[in-house]
Amino acid sequence: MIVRRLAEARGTSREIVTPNWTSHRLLLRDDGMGFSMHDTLIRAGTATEMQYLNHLESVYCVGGKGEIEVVATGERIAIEDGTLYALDQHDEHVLRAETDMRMICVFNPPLVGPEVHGEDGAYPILDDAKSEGAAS
Ligand code: 9YT
Repeated sequence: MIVRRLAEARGTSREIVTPNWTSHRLLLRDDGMGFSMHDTLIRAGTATEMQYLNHLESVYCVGGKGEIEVVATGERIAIEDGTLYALDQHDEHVLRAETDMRMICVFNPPLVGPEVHGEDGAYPILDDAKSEGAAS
């Protein structure tokens, strides 16, 4: 059994900090679960454009308020504590945080560790040789 605690991830390589969000990567590919799982803080007032071309992501909001805009349709969906969304179509989207939002994020295939969004809004598929230096 694997046991992880958020406090133990802080300040380590499992903590990825960007201007819009901080992601604590509690489970990663090397853990062998077939998915990665993150505890992610989205900062209040930010808007983040994303499209996970190489991954499926599901996100469960456990704190805060915001909205997700589906780029293809213009639909805007309110996100609050208790809302889950699953990007089953690799949906291009914009996530806007009205307050700080705490999100539990699951990725398939699992992230390796250091991934951040490329210019296309996606995370790269990292192989072992590249896992030291992700796109920025
Ligand atoms: C909700 C979302 O996609 N935020 C960006 C960060 C990402 N989920 C991560 O790597 O934890």
